[in-house]
Amino acid sequence: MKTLLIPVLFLGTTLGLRAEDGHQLWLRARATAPVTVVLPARNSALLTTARQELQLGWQGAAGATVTLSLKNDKAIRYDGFRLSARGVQASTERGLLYGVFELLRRQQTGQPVSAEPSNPSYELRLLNHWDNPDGSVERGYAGKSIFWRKDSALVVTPRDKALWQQYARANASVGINGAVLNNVNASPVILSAEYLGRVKAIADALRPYGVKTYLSVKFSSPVLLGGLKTADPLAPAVVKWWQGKAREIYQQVPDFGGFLVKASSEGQPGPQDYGRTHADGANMLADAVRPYGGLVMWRAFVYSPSDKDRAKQAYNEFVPLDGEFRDNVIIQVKNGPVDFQPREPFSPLFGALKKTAVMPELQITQEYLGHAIDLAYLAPMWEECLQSDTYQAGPGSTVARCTNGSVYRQAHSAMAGVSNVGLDRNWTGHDFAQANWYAFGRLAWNSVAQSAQIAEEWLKLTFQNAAGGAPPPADWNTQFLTPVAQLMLASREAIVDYSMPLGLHHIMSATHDHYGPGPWWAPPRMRADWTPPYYHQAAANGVGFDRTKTGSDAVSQYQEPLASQLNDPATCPDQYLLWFHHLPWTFQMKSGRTLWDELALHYDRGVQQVRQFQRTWDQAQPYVDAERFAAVQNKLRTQSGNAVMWKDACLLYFQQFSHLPIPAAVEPPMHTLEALITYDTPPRPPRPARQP
Ligand code: GCW
Repeated sequence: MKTLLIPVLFLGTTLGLRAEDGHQLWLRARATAPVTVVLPARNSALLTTARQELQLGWQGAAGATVTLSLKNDKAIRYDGFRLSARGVQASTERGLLYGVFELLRRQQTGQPVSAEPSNPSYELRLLNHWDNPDGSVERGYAGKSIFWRKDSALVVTPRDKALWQQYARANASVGINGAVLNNVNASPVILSAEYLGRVKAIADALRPYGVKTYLSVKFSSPVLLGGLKTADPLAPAVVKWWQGKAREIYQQVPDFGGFLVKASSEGQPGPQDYGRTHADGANMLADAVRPYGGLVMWRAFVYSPSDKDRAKQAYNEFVPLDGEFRDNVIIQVKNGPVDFQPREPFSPLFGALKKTAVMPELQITQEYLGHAIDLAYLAPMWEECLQSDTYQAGPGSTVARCTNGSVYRQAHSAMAGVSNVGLDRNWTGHDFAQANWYAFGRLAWNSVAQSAQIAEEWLKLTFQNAAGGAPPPADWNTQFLTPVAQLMLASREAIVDYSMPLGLHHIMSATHDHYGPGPWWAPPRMRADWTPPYYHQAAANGVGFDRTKTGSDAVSQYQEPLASQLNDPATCPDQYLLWFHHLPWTFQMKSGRTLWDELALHYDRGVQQVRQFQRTWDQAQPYVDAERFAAVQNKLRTQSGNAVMWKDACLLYFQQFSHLPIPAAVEPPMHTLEALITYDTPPRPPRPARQP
């Protein structure tokens, strides 16, 4: 039985054929002991998966018997489970599968089995793929889409199916139970009959691993695909069109999860085009999927060109609608009020919507954190957001508790992560970016999990048995695990330091797709709120965006005592200082230094840190396979150079306004501002000479 099952998974395709290309993620093939699995007596693909996994990964006593039992238990909620010496107990089949993965993870990382129930913090733990039907991936840095491709788009090959299955398996191993298969900038064709055929094939591949399928939809689909004259959510013909579409989808995919919608945002159509509200739009779609148990995730990432503060817009549009949404609608809110910057305060919508389910949206793909070039372990950033206290229902109303049902009653709870997966052999472009996929799942399962523990777990699973299952050398923990975990934990703060410290944000270049510095970037006639000078406001009198009560007053969207704390530069944490304040270059910081000196020291510290990462990684060489060692080493080298560019660009650019010297303790710039600007804004190629 075992040998029959193996070829469909990782072993047959990778082991022995390719060395260490990272394709196996944290699910590495290992030598296993025989195990007998006792399943509930029912026919189920999920249970078959659970048995397969035990047989593929069992590291316990040879010949042991593991029993998977389905039982209702008040202490277990959603797809939670309980482990025991006998096996796994859960109230759903998914719960059994997650319990099996947990059991194996404990064996593989040397942790004891505990009998405490393990319950997910969020009911729904979803990846959002910004994948387009032509195979491209918006903000994707790991190759083309694993779901869609341009050529022979709709032919499903055995290779497609195997890959989708591997993808679903990786998700299941960390408790991710849903995937939105296409970009929120949605193409209407995704809802055409031919595309729905492929959606069905994908759903069939994901289902045995407990991963539900969802789609992003374009609000104007009734016009663009259905030929109607309007997409007005209150028009009967539109309502009917969506009802018909929902029926068609559920015929193909009976357990379809629902729709994700980006509406009235960045040029996408939406209910406001027809004088209707977000609630009108979301509720109409929610009613269409309700008969089948479907959900609508409606994004709050809305802003329109305006001279006012972009950071305030989502709150202003959504808070007045609190309580008007159906209970199968969840408002999906990015962690920060602007846009996935290296550091933002939490979005003030968390906790402020009290009668509406709200879900956090995190970005796993590194749009503003160095693409797949820079090493950025993002769990500390997500932990920072999830543990932020909103004070909306008294102290302790953290973002996590305001969204997972602990503070407010809500019919559904969910968390989404914008995926970093593509066709690259190692799935995520950077070998360490796999850790972010992993960490997202672990945090969605347990919103108080610690990033340090997740990093250690991931490192053990991913690197410990590098030599095909051989035990690691005795000093592996001290020489590899500890220093590399430290590197991971410091990596996000290093990026903040060398790119946007002290609350600076959105000062990247748009020329290079949001990679690299661009504090100057402001082409003529460009929307102001798409340009860095709008955000940093650098001038002779200082730097930073004034969001205080006397500025844009964004600060008042936060609950007290936070609003007052943020409003006063003396009490505003340094890390958010220039987010909320416009301050003179000579402003005295808590450290006693001037703002200018402090800024310069942060930029320099970021650069020095990346150099330290290079050293740490070089020393780890004896403990890593050659292929992954070299790949990471190369990327760190590029990152190191780019960190210097960030530091030089920002310090030299801001110096034009501060007119202050770069402190002696800071490494002097190695680039000129002119060279950096020229690199960022290449001159247009000369027009071809006219034929005489
Ligand atoms: O961060 C911005 C990205 C867009 C993205 C948008 C969004 C999918 O630059 O590429 O579009 O956010 O989240 O909708």
